Amino acid sequence: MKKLTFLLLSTLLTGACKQQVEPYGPLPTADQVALQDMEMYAFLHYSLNTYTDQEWGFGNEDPTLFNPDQLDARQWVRTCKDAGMKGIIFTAKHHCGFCMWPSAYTEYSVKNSPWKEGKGDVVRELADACREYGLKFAVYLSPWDRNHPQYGQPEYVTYFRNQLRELLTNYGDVFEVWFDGANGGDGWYGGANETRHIDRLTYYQWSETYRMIRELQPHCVIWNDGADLRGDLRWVGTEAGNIGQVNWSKMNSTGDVEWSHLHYGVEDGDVWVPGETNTSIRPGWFYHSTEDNHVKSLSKLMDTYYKSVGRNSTLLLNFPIMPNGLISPIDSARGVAFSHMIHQIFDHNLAEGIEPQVDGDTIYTLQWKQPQTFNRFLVGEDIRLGQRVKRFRLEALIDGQWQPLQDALADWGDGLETIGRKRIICFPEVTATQLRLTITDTKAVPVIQQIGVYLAPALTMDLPDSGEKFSSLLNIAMVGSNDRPSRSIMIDLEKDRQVKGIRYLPPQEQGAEGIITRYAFSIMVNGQWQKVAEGEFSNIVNNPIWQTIYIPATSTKLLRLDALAINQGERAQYDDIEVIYE
Ligand code: FUL
Repeated sequence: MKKLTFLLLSTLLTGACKQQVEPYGPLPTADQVALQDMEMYAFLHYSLNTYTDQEWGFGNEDPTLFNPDQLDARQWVRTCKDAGMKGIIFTAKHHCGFCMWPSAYTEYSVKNSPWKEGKGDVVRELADACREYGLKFAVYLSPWDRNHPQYGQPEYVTYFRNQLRELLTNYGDVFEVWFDGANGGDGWYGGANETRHIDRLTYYQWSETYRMIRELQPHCVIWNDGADLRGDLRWVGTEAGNIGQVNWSKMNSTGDVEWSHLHYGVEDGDVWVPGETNTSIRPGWFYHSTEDNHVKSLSKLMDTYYKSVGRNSTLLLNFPIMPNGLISPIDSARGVAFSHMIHQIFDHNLAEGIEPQVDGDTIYTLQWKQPQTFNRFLVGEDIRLGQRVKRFRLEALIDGQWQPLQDALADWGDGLETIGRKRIICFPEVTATQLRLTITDTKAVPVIQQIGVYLAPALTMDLPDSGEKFSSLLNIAMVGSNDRPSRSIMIDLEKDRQVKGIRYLPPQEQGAEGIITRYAFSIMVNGQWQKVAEGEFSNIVNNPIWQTIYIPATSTKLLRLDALAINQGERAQYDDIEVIYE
């Protein structure tokens, strides 16, 4: 049995000496490692859509609509920084083609808007503010352009590259370029008003564009989901805010890209392409005042964090800009609460100062003198040597018995597959004297770089207007159901509480399956399930907002929400669940 000194983040924990460990498989570049180390960065969506209340502009929207009276890029950057974001990716041009900087190559830009009498440059203001506050700066440049008359012809590709060159040469360092894959077809196209199809793999001739990017911004990483050439980062196949519980940072360099490759990576892929989980703090990417009540809850944001950063991915979180030119105070307060919660949980590592025992490179045991209470486990590989661990087991010594711990957020099984740069496992609170990580399947000798053990506090806060408390699903035990696993959601509060109701947020994705349309709500009283409510969530499919079921206050520890009817699919799905109690 070997004993190693445990120095979090600075010393490899592996039993094997670092010098002896051979790299395995494809490896990240230094710029990919730097990007992954950022963990969280922001998207800002802002364009003419902000003024037309749309998500996609057609390309003929009037540039004079762009007239914010309070535009303050420094407010955006401060907000993002306070929300824990390390950089910002800005929609310099969205699909409508309107340029947020005075491009020399088109009249369809801020220079023909009344804002600052056409002398303004939003990209410049943001790049400067990022520098001032120490955040990194990046651009989103939509390849699809519904304004440009030559879209679909080779001339447009030259135009696109000219614009990219402007962005990569005039605004300082750019950490990432984001090339949206949407190529919807119809558009204004200089008045042609028609549908144009391009071959998204060949039309843009990405190899030439990549060459230009590497030359102009050698440290910039490329995000691209529509190219024949792999970028440095991949889309994760959904905008809902989660990557697969299995997540390899690898892809095949050639051949078709299937959805599963995006969501789970490719175990034996030959090129390093980590996943970047992009999602918005609101349902839409652009600002709509009607969504002011639908800003994601703190528990939903924490769920997103665990299912992105905690699953070996980065998180790209969008904040829309309002028509007045500011980020909404609602979004900003939520972002700050999110960052505080991450710090509150992860600033106190119960494993700090504990020397783990390492057996045969694969078993890591932490032992405390006094029993410790915790509900989060963090582990990370040194990805500079490749991604190696395929499967692991987690156990806690509770009252002298080793008990398995499972990932409470797993979509299937115990959820203990793949580690990568950072993996966080959430489970109901346990009190234990030892914790054991056993790597059961690995591609090469594991190189574990960090281990952490934490206690996340219950997310308890006041419900607006009512003074009632609620506890989020993420901080109470969630256990799979017994008899009808796919149609019941069971919640274990761990101790009796005076429960007054439950709130259900259905999946938010367009066309989502698993929306509960008819429900039964039961609670356990004296060892018996008692149905306390049954009914319909009216219009939930068209308007998937929070649904609240109130019951007379009853003391209980176990609750169950049964789906009596689902819009589509077999399994009941949720985006968030909260329990209301006194
Ligand atoms: C999508 C776009 O179509 C949306 O408008 C948004 O920009 C999102 C980040 O990517 O594909």
